[in-house]
Amino acid sequence: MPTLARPTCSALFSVVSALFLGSLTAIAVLVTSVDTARADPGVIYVDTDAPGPTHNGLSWTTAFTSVQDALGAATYDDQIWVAEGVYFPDEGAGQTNDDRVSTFTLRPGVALCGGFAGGEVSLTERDWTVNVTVLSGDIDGDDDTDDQGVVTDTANIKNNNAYHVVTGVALTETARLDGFTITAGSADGHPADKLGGGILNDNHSSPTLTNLVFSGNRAFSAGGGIYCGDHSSPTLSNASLTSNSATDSGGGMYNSSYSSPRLTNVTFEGNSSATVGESGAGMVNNYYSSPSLINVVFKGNWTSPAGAAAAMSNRYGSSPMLASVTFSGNRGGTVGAMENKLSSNPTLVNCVLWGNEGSDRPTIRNSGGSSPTISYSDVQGSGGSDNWDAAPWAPTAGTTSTPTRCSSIPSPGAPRPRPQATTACGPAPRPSTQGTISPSPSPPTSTASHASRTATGTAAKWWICGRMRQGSPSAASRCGAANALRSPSGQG
Ligand SMILES: [Ca+2]
Ligand SMILES: [Ca+2]
Ligand SMILES: [Ca+2]
Repeated sequence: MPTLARPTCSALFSVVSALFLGSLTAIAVLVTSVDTARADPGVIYVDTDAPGPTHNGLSWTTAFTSVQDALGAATYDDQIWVAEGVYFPDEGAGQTNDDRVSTFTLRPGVALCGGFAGGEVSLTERDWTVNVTVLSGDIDGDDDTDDQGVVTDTANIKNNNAYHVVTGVALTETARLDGFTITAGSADGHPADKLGGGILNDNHSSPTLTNLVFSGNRAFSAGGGIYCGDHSSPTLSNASLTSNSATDSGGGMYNSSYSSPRLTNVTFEGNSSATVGESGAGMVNNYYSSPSLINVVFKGNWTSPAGAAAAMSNRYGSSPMLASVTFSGNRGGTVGAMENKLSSNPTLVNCVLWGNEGSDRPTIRNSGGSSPTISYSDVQGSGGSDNWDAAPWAPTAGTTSTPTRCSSIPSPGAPRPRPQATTACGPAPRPSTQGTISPSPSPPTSTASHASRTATGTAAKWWICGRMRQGSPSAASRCGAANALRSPSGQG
């Protein structure tokens, strides 16, 4: 592994000497020092086709050609800048070619940043969406990929791939991954190696994950794209999880055992789960894992006919908080959008659940004492309130709301047009009669009302609210004694 010289007092002295004395000798020393020194903290450069011939990571010209070399050289507070191209974890000093356990291990205090053309002098110059920088698990180089080296369907993974493209263990937010496409991970090994094909976060690991695409990763057990286990709660923002799969559960993301990531601006699309049980082709939250989701879209996620919930499955006391989240076009074996089991009580605000499919419940299924709280939302099949075009989330004067991707939020005092669902959000919502209880064509025996619901198995009681006033602090406050308390059949 190349050894990087640290900037030294002599280098600094040489600068001063060169300026002050105009000494040719001092200038010569300075040039030598710049060639071998790196600022601390500093930038380490990686470019798969850097011209070299020296590859010491000190400049774009002399960049390392593997990400592993840069990770090996980095110390706390360093940034690694990676130029566009495809990088494999089995390449670099100390790696064994085609070794399936090879993985890009995130490090404390180190920012691994992709998306550079090569030549930039500041982080803000890069465009990660243009300069696609791929971390690929296709270590034996035989997968079918697109022209940028990205697997877009896990059926195109062939032979021996890395179990986990990226791994994080016992990390805080100081470990950062930013600006990459993560693809072709295949967690089909044993115990831990069947979890987290794209990234495995384990043992209290909560890195900062930003500007990322997870495409075409798979896991035999859980978490095709992302797995978070044992108190691992990363921050994930500006990301998409597309066409990842799990043979069991959590094709896109699986959070387990007190793992509660924070997601902002994330899309789950076309992820799948194959078998029975939890499914949760988009996301599974299991065993007291309660992530927060803001501006998140679940669309086109699917399970096999034997599977259960397509988009989200919450289990064992897992109660995520969802704000401005859309579920549309998801297709599950039995449940389309969301399943809540075993005392899982998610909170949904300003959400749209529309146009999903499931043989038992297309929208929401609750069991085992699970009771979602839903307000300012549009829930297909709820058959009830007219609050879908009421004020958005937290419409208190002087505050701002986070807009949903699927409906516009009017300015305070402005006329409030009924939002039209976009193509991405499925069919336009069905208007209901203002101020009255609208019976559903077929009573939604298990889906939640717009307003709130307390579910106790088949004997569920649910409140149907009339139009919610703009500025209502919560659905619960609107659903007072004046409103009807009805059973699912409307006979209550
Ligand atoms: Ca290049
Ligand atoms: Ca290889
Ligand atoms: Ca392969």
